[in-house]
Amino acid sequence: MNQPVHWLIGMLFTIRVASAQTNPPMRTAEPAGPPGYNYDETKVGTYTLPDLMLTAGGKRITDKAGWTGRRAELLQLFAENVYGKTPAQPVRLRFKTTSVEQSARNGLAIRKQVSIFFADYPQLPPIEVLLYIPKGATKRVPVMMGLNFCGNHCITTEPDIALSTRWVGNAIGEVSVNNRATEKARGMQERRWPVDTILKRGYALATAYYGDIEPDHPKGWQTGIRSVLGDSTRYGDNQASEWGAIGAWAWGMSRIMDYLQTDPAIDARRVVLMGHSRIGKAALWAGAQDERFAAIISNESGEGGAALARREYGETVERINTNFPHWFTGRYKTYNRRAADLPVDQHQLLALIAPRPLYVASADGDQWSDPKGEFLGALQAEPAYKLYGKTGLGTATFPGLNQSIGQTVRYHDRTGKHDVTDYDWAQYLRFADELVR
Ligand code: GTR
Repeated sequence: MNQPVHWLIGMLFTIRVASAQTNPPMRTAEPAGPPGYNYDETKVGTYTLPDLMLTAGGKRITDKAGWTGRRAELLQLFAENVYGKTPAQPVRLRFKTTSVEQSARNGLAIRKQVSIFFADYPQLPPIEVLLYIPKGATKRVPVMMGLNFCGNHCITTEPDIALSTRWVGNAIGEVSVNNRATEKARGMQERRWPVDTILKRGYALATAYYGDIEPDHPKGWQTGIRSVLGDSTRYGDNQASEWGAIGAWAWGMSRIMDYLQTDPAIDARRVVLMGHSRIGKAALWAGAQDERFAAIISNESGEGGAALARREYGETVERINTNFPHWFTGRYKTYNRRAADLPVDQHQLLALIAPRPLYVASADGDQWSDPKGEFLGALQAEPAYKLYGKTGLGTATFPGLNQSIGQTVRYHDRTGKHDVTDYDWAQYLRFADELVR
């Protein structure tokens, strides 16, 4: 099949949110194309990763006490150079349960919809949380939580979930028209959300549309949380460390956690935060900053997520900054074509999850996300786990396809394309059963 046809078919199955430019046609090995990405391993060359355990002042960290300071230093470096500084001021929230269905999904679930309003910013629309709780649970339940790409209506065919009214990217197939969802979008990403399987395993599922926090386009901040928090006059400023959209999505994940902590059915000490792709980048940043999340799952988060930036393989720093100018902080753009000068690399982000369980997953047909770079990121987080007497990945050998490896840090490279599949969920549920329950 030629590549344009392949691409078109891919488009029909995935919603594509708007970006300043389009992505390259394929997410797998192909000859050199437009600048700013690389599929040639020989071009990766040698690189030196910043030392996880060496502070800016040159002190070597050897114990947990020392790591506390180093951890704070790394968080600050990621804020200043990559994601931007998350505004620290507390925001007053108001939770409103808008519906409770006592017997959803053929009696498997109690289904709740909860709006998270921002009391001080009435002009902002709420984050609409869709929560499924296993029916008949006798005690508080652990949660799988993850933002979705296209509105709560697209993870399920249940007709009484209202269509999101927020901005969505225009996509092929009339699933959205004029940047608004249509009925055709209902259930379109159902396959990525095995709700019944999750419930039967004893987990609740909490999700919300990431566009409720900030619509994913360069001007999206104007109607999202960054319009009221942060210095919007400096969002386009390459000298500045103001937060970007990924920072905003991560912040929103913590606000959903704020809600979960108030729900009597939920065990908020066991919230597993999962994110795919750009939402995976945000999930890692949320998990690094907010230690209430019990475990983090990064599904093909790639550049700016689990993949080492210095490899400049697949998507590069330059490419992501060009395509998605609103995702990161301004200063990150100054590292275009000079990732080696970054004071951090992504293994250090993964280390900020320690000692909590972490799952990093790749797909072989998603070279854009650099499976090898994601594996190496996970591997190089090991010293942080060791400080807590834990084994992270515990092996430096890249696994065969469809093999889940590791201990407190796990990894797999499955067959297939950029996606979330049943295979992925089977690993995540086992990981959560073994390490979080
Ligand atoms: C891509 C982008 C990736 C990844 C992906 C997604 O086009 O280049 O970094 O975030 O979108 O979110 O699906």
